[in-house]
Amino acid sequence: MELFSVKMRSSREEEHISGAETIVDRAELVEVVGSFVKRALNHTKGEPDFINVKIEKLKEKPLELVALPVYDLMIPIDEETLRKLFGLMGFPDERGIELYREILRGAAPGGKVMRGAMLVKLPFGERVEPDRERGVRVSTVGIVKEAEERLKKLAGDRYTENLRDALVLATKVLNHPAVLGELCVSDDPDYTTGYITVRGLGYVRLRRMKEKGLRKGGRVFFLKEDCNVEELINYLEKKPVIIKEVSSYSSVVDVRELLSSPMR
Ligand code: WAQ
Ligand code: MG
Repeated sequence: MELFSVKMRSSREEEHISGAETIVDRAELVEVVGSFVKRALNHTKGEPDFINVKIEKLKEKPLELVALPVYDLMIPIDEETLRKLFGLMGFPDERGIELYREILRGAAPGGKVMRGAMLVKLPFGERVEPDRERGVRVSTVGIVKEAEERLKKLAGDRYTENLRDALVLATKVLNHPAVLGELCVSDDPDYTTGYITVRGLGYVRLRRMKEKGLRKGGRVFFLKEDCNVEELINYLEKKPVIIKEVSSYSSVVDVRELLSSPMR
């Protein structure tokens, strides 16, 4: 197999609109590029005047991972629920809520949206990413077709492309042993579903994380105290990872079901 990394980003008047990436076999290359261009042209944030597509042959065999189990928490999220989830992660809940609010305000200087993720480290959760405007960008990830089809089937009418992309990214992130979990709020104005991942549990979809119409969002990666940040960033940016399988999709109506999950 000849594998290629495909990356797309689009913008208008220098302002970022959307991005997407995957890893595909040579045979799928043309189809995927077409679908990325289509995606760029149909984004809710508006019509781009610039679309960049980059195709690169992989020099290294990708790490093959099974996607995190997905839990769909069917209740509108509130701070109390979030606090409990930070508790599960082993991260101070007070600081966790503060970071969630920072995402909603825009965590880059001047209240702008960061392009990548914040990194915060135990014991206090201070920010340690080298650049507060760019943050850290996870890259070189993909999912095989069969796994994508399986996810579509499992999630049914709750499947979205955002879910697929986020699950792929989050699986790569949490696979690193120094990561405790992640919090994500989309910056798409109409996409109010976010998620939290927790080591030993999985990927929890969180409904109504922000007001509809808000053009803010962001990500936080929560790190153990002994994390080597430079090594982590190198893994997140460069290591090719491909999702070969999805595990499960369960609906949850009460956060207590998660607190007593058999995975824990
Ligand atoms: N690496 C790190 N951070 C990123 C990346 C990346 N590759 N891409 C985006 N971010 C950061 C950046 O701050 C964005 O503002 C923020 O994350 C949100 O990105 O189960 O659509 O692409 O349905 O808007 C979650 C799906 C969708 C939940 C998340 O994120 C579900 C989404 P967006
Ligand atoms: Mg977005």
